[in-house]
Formats: sequence, C-alpha cells, structure tokens
Amino acid sequence: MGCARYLTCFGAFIKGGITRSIKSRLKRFFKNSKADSLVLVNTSTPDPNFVYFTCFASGLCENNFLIIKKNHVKLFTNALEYDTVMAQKPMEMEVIKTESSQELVNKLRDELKGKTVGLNYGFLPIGYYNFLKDKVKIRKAIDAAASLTATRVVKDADEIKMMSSCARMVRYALSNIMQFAKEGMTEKQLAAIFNDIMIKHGAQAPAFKTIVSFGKNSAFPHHFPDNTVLKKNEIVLIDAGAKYMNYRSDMTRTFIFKPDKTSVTYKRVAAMIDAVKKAQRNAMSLMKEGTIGKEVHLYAEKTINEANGGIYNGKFIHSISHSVGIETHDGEVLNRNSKLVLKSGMVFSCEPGIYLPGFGGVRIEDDVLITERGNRVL
Ligand SMILES: [Mn+2]
Repeated sequence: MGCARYLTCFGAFIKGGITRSIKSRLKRFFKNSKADSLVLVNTSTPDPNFVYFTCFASGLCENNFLIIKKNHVKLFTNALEYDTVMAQKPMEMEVIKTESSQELVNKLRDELKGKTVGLNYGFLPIGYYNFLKDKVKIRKAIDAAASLTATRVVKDADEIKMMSSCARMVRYALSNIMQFAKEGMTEKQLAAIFNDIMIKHGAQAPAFKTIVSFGKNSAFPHHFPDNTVLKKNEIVLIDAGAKYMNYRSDMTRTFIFKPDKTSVTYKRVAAMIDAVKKAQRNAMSLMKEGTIGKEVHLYAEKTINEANGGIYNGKFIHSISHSVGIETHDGEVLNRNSKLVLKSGMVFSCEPGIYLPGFGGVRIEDDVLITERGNRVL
C-alpha cells in the first residue's frame, strides 16, 4: 500500500470527521464526569487527552492550556506554536495567543471563575497543579483521570480507521522481518531493520521501543534489545507497534530461527506456541459485548495452566489485555480483577504468553476491536 491511501485518510480527517468527533467526545466526557470544565496541560510530553480533544497531529504545544466546556474548546497557546495550531485546528476551537504569563493567568482566571474544574491527576505535574491553585485561583478541582479513561476506552469511527492502519503497518513488518534475520546478528540490529520496515510502510515512528529478544532473553516480557547475537534454532520474539496519526498498534510474534525440527528445543518451543495460540483463541472467544474483563483473563490463564499436563502452571505472568489507542497502554487493563464490561468500540490487545526463565518465552499478541457481533482482529 502506498502513501496515497494515508494522505487521503489524513485529508478526510482534517476536513470533516474531526469536528464531528470532537463534539461527541466532549459530550461523552461530560456525561462521565461531575466537572463543568476540563483543563488539560501539555508538558514536553503531550497529555494523550489533549491529543484526543484537539486531534492535533503535529506540534508539542508545551505549556499550552486547553480549556474544555460543554459547548466549546479554547486553547491558550504561545507564539512558538500559534501557526502550527492554526493550520490544523478544528473549526469550533478558539485559539488565544498570550504574550506573558501574567496575561495567561488573568485569562485563565476569568475562564475558570466559579467552575468545578476537572484535572487529569494521572498526568498533570504538581507544579502545574500549584500554578492553577495558587495563581489562577481555581477553587474546586476534581480528578478527571477515570472519566477520561472511560471516555477514551470506546473508540469512534475515526479512531478505528487510524488504528486499523497502525495494525496493518506492524503486521506487514512482522510478516516480513524473518527474511532479514541472519546468524550472528544482534537484537539491536534486527530491531533497527524492523523499525525501518514499519516506517517505510507508512508508520511515523515505532509506537514504543521495539522489543526483540533472542533465546532465553525472551523469558523477560519487557526485554530491551541488546548485543545478544542470534543463533540457529533459537526463539526470536518481537513485540512492536506502529504509530500513525496519534494512534498506535501493539502486536507480538514468536518465531524460531532456522529451526532444527528434530531438536528438543524446537519441540519444547513448538509445544509452548501451541498452548499460547490456544489460550489466545479461547480469550478471544470471550472478547465480545457484555463480557466482564476478568473472565477473559481467567480463561487464558486457565488454558495455559492446564496445557501439556500442567507444565506451564503459573508461567503466564502478566495480564491478558490492555486497551490500545492514543497510547500503547491506553488506560484499561483486563486482569483477574477487572470489572470492566466490554462494549462495542473498545480495542484491546490479546496477549497470552508463557515464560520459562533460563529457557525462553513465547507470546502472541493481536489488537482486537469489540463489535456488535463479537470482535474483529485489527
Ligand atoms: Mn501489549
């Protein structure tokens, strides 16, 4: 697939879908929260919720304040970001350029007087919190983090379109990477080739630091690629995602490099792969509207614990799913305690794994969209 497809997508997103989407996002947020205003602030890292309500695909907007009320969105920006913001702002967004911090304080004070202000306690640095309390003098601040997560967990059509693109990009790279694997190559080298394939295939960047683990390193679920060299008949585990237009994917495949099918190692890994695939199928069979999150996790865990006469009992050491979206870990987790009821429009990873320290690990992961009829793998 060429760039044209993505450019078309991008055009449609900027021109039409954006305004419609933002309106319904605002409506959902205020339904989920007791706040009558929401203030989001970017540091050198953007608050994912800032991205969610602006749809900005460029610009850092560091120290910019986004004020959201039921019927309007106002952005307080500076000279540095003003042109970037104006080039991509949705129609209804009001943009105000402030020249000094005193001007910013005065304007924010007017804007937020007497309001119940929702703040993202999961992100906002304490310095900004103090600034809003002491300088802007907001009287009633409430934590909006949970309401923001609840709003973002159900994706709209624009988001699903972006996420499908992200999934295609990483899947393409995963389907092609092993032809570049060579004996003696390091994990870092293979990770670099992998990222390059994703980017040539449309990704703006890796969604997170690509995990490439050889041999026994694969027993560490979040291993970072190092100078370990690749040998024949070894596990190659790759966990990666593509970032495109603010959205991300997250997928994992486990391969055996130049397998010796008569070896004990090969047979051991093949049996682990079978068990993990079965756990993924079982978990996915429950990923549909109305299922309670913990049921998905417990079914995957039970499948692994009972597989192969119980030899993997206790070796599935993380949760089965997390929500995916603007962030790789987008707020919700399906683990043994999850009470979240699955709804159409949610996107979750489905990633069972078996980890045998000193030997190796197997994980398989896909991104799954809950639909009205069940689910669809992105
Ligand atoms: Mn994941």
